[in-house]
Amino acid sequence: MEAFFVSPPRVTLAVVLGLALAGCAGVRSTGSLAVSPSEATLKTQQALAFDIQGQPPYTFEVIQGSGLVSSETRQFVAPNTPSTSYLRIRDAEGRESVVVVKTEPKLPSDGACAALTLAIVDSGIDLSHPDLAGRIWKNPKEIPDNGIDDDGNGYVDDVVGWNFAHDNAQPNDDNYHGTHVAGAAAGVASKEGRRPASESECQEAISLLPVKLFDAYGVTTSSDIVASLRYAVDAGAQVINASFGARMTGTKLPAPLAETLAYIESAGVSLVAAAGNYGQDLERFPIFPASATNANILTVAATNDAARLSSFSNYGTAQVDIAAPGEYIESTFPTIVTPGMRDAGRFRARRDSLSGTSVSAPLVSGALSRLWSRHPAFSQSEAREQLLREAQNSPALNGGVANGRLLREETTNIGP
Ligand SMILES: [Ca+2]
Ligand SMILES: [Ca+2]
Repeated sequence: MEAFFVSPPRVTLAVVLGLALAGCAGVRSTGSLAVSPSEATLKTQQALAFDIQGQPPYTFEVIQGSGLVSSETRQFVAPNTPSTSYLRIRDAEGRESVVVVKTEPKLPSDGACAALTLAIVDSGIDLSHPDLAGRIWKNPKEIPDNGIDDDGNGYVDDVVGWNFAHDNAQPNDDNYHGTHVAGAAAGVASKEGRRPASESECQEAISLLPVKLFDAYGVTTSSDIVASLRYAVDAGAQVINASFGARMTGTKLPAPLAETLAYIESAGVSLVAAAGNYGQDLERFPIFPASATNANILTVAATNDAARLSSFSNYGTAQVDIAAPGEYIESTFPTIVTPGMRDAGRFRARRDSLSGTSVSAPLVSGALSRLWSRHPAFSQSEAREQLLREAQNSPALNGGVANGRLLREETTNIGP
């Protein structure tokens, strides 16, 4: 995200800069921008106004997202941070200087975090898990256990989500995958054998909506995929985590799936999709929904401890938007050994580690949800852009992930 401007009339520059910073923390607020060094004065009002006092004409380069970029070589020079942008100024003699523009994080006036619903469309969630129980979405319009669909959404007594695998109102996890994913999204995952770093800002404001799509053995149907995703949207989810995928036999999706993705996108909901674990190029071997081209999909690859692409992770710079840790990540597990755990030979209850892009995706969906909760006025695309802007550039991921983007570790909350 960058914009160039040459010897501007001031008013036009203001527009260009405002566009370049749209969605950036603070720009939408009426607060002021601090600038250093003191060669320029920046002010924000509703639109960003820009003025360089008493200076000759300059050329300007406003740089966002990938950091400070050399205008000659197009090479990345310095990391950008969520609150910092760089403005390169060149005077009439061609002398360059760089202005650092610091923006204040845009928080609600009381510093509160806006409530946000994050749907975990998976094998269910262990609703009794002590690390998750207080975080489960509640349907305010549904009276429990009266046999009546009080809110008229087509699902009777869906107080805490829905179980599409068994067509009932108990989306408990009889596998383990969904509970692990939920912990990663909720910010309570860690590196194997450790505890989470700390509680993240806005963590408590995120409600997890359990939408049970898979049965105990990971089986589902395409009609349940459609119904699950639509249920999540209709229930008010702003973010949907899809740590699942289906191989596509061609690039064209069956109409019901394509229409469902369009429905999610038109609702302004973000869909975070695991890239898949085949170690393949998504360009050549597309999967649903990771390879779909809807602009609201964030496709996530997995990295190892060395911040390199995991050997099992799918990749593709056109499809994969960001990478996140995905190896030996410890997270919540069902408190009682489930049929799916027995089937997989896993007997460690409450907490265990897994690897896969299924783990990477909820680290991203959780980070996105917390960011969006901090900036509730953001649109889906603004929240997405801000998340990608805050990502770091990892040269080792170039060629596999768009712009070599890696979710910053501090936003995953998985600790050192
Ligand atoms: Ca209902
Ligand atoms: Ca009811």
